[in-house]
This record gives sequence, structure tokens and C-alpha cells, in this order.
Amino acid sequence: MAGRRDWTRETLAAGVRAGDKRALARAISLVENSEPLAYELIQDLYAETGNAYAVGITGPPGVGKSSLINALVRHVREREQTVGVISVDPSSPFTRGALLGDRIRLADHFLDPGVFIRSMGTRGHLGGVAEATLQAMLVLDAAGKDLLFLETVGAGQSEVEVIGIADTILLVLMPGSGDSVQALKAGIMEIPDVIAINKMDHPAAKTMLNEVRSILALDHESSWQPPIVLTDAIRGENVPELWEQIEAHRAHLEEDGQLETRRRRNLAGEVFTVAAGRAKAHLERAVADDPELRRLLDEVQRRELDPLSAVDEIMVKVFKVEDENRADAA
Ligand SMILES: Nc1nc2c(ncn2[C@@H]2O[C@H](COP(=O)(O)OP(=O)(O)OP(=O)(O)O)[C@@H](O)[C@H]2O)c(=O)[nH]1
Ligand SMILES: [Mg+2]
Repeated sequence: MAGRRDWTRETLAAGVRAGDKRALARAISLVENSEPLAYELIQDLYAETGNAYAVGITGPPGVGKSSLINALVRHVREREQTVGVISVDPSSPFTRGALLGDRIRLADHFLDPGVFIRSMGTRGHLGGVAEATLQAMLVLDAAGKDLLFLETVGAGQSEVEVIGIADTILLVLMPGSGDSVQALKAGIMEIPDVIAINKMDHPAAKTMLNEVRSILALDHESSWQPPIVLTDAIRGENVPELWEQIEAHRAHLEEDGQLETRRRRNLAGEVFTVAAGRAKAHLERAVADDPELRRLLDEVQRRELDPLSAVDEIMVKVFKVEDENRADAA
């Protein structure tokens, strides 16, 4: 039995390929901690990925995302599909297995060899949330999981970046979560492909359904109209119908090569997001370590130097790039 320190690049890659739970757990811990071995592992495995279908599940806190994932996992397991689940909790520091609530909710599946579940804290990951999540998803993809479920809370910019790698995005709402309806209306959440209104027993469920439906009706352009499904995650009500809608979206994407287009766009987006995250971290370090750069910021504050001139100097000094427009004008 390989102990904690015994994993090598080769044994870890072999363990991941075999879907060994200990190897997967170790690989994702390495990812969380930005360990060099994680990068090497992804290098080795990347060519073998792209087979899993990824469903992103997002929505406000407490609407029942984890409960719904639990019910969906049960449903797809009945159909013999294997699943990897990553629950991202950007606010929590690294804690293997993170949230107690999720643990209990997803405990049904812990002994099932066809299911791998992991909560991931990402605060403190050098490359940010998107980078850590992308790598964890690639690990589970390489492990041969048919389906990947990725849970994120909320719909802020960083969550959108995280969920951006999913093939199908499921937005979970519950009656009374008015803020998210507002966000949908404002177009902040132009992301969902399928919408679940969970806790359908709630007296306001129908009202919410109509509200969401009327917002979606404003969009006449898309070739895909997000279906809305009322669900009860605890009793499993309408979970098969929800899964059917997710599969319908998948079929829609696969129909005319749209899935490939979307994945290409998603991966390009991830590369840019991760590169931008690294560039920002590099910049922050450079400013912190360089009194001259810090002085520039002081000068901006004292109004002795305008902000864009400071930017120019920083770009030249830190990234060795001249502003093209300005260089042309000069
Ligand atoms: N009545 C009812 N309760 C539900 C339903 N789905 C989830 N719950 C309950 O709602 C609470 C939150 O459920 P979770 O599945 O943890 O919700 P979540 O969206 O994953 O929560 P966070 O990850 O903390 O944002 C739990 O107490 C669940 O038991 C449902 O369909 N009906
Ligand atoms: Mg949850």
C-alpha cells in the first residue's frame, strides 16, 4: 500500500488512471496545495482527458445544490454511469473533505467505487480558484469518470470563472431566492442551460417558476431555451426529469459540433483566466518587493503622477511590455 510520501509521478498517474480513490484524493490535495507534482501529473494526463461530460451546478447558498447532486448521483448510478463530484467552497481554507453538511448529504455514495466526491477549499491556492478546479476536474476526467459534477455557490465573477469549464450549467434556485431572480434579470447570470427550482413544496414555487419563465422569454435569440424543472431533492421528485433536461442540453450541443466549439471556448477562457490570475499575483509580488514601484503608487495618491502613466511604468518594469498605442504615437 502506497503511503502518503510514497507516490511518485508514475505511481500517482497510474493510480489516477485506474480510478484508485487514494490516488485521486492525493492528486487533488496536491492540486489544492499547488504542489509541483500536481503540475507534472496534469502534464502526463492531459492528453487522455476530454471524455467526461461536466455539469456545473451553481446557485445561492442553501438552495439544495448538494442535495440535488446527491439525488442526481443516485439516478445516474442506476444507469451505470460513473461520477466525480467536486464541491468548491472558495471561502474555506484547505480542509480535506471540507463541509460537514456536504459530507452527510453525499455520504450515501462514499462506499460506491463508481463515485468520487471531494469538497475543495481554494482560498490560498496560488493560481486561484479557477486553476485549482480545472486541475481537479482534469484528474477526475483522466480517472475515466463518465460524468463530472462541479458545485459552486453564488454567481459572482470568480464563480462564473469556475463554472465556466462545465459543458452544461445547472442553476439551482429555490422559492424566495429573489436576489438570484434579479441577477438573472440583470443578465449577470446569462449562464444557465437548465434551471431547477428546488424545494418545490414551498407555496411560492409556482410564482417563482412564472417569474423565471418570464425573464427567460425576453431572450429570443438563443437557439437553446433553458428548461425549468421544479424539484424536491430530498424526496427525489422530478430528479429523473431534471436529468433528462441536462441530457437534452447535451444532445443539443452534440448535434452540430457545438460541444466542441464550447469546449474550445471554455478551455481558451480557462487559459486566459489562469494566466491573468498568475499575472496579477506576479504583479502584486513585484510591487510588494520593489520600493520604486511602491513609490509610483504613492505618487499617484499624492496626485503627482497620473494613474495611466503609473500603469505604463509598471508594465514596462514588471512585464517588459510597452503600450503599443503609446509607442506608436511617440
Ligand atoms: N424541504 C426541502 N428541503 C431541502 C430540499 N433540498 C435541500 N433541502 C434542505 O436544504 C438545506 C440545504 O441543502 P444543501 O443541499 O446543503 O444546499 P446547498 O445549496 O448545497 O447549500 P450550500 O452548499 O451551503 O450553498 C438542507 O437542510 C437540506 O436538507 C428540498 O427539495 N426540499
Ligand atoms: Mg452544497
